Amino acid sequence: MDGQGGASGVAAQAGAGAQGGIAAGGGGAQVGGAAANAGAAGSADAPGLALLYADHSSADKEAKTASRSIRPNFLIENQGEASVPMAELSVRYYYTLEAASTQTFVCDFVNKDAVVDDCDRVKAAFGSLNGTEAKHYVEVTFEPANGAAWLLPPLGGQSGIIQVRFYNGNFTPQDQTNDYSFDPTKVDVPEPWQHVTLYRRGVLVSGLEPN
Ligand SMILES: [Ca+2]
Repeated sequence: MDGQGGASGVAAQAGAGAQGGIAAGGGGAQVGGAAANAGAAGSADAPGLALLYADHSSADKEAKTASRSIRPNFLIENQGEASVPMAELSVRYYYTLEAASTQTFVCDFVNKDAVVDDCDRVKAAFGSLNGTEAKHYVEVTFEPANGAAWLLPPLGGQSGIIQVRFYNGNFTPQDQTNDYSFDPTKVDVPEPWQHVTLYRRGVLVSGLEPN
């Protein structure tokens, strides 16, 4: 199938006992920088960047309270007047595990004609929070191959659909209804949603972090 990337997985322990920070099996260096600055929200140095989200649970016939995979679709749009390298951006999806578990991330699909055209270069790491609205998050980052720019064009340029999923190591069911970023009313086609966040060089530029 065109655009079908391989599994670019990281498996990480997202235990309930972890204190903040990121526990990850891969891509940790880049993501760590984003986490360190993520609290300094506000002065967006790239006004016009927007993160769109959809729930892709339609790929599985299973109850939202017993989901083996969490399946967000993302799309990033650049309404600014300058191109933006995807490598400077990161996306967070927030949720709460029902029990500590090893987790695995997979990029399932990107469009090979889009800016983000290689699932193997879509990376992620898992982290945990001490908040009341979410205890865990997955942070997605973009590492284009040498020679590939992955530049978001100005004035409405889009990344293309980024279809990912993550699951517990043993596929234990997850209740998505208590997950901060989950919105089953946004089906498959990405649209604006404040409960997912976008960062540029670690600074929040779109969305609202959970409390
Ligand atoms: Ca949950």
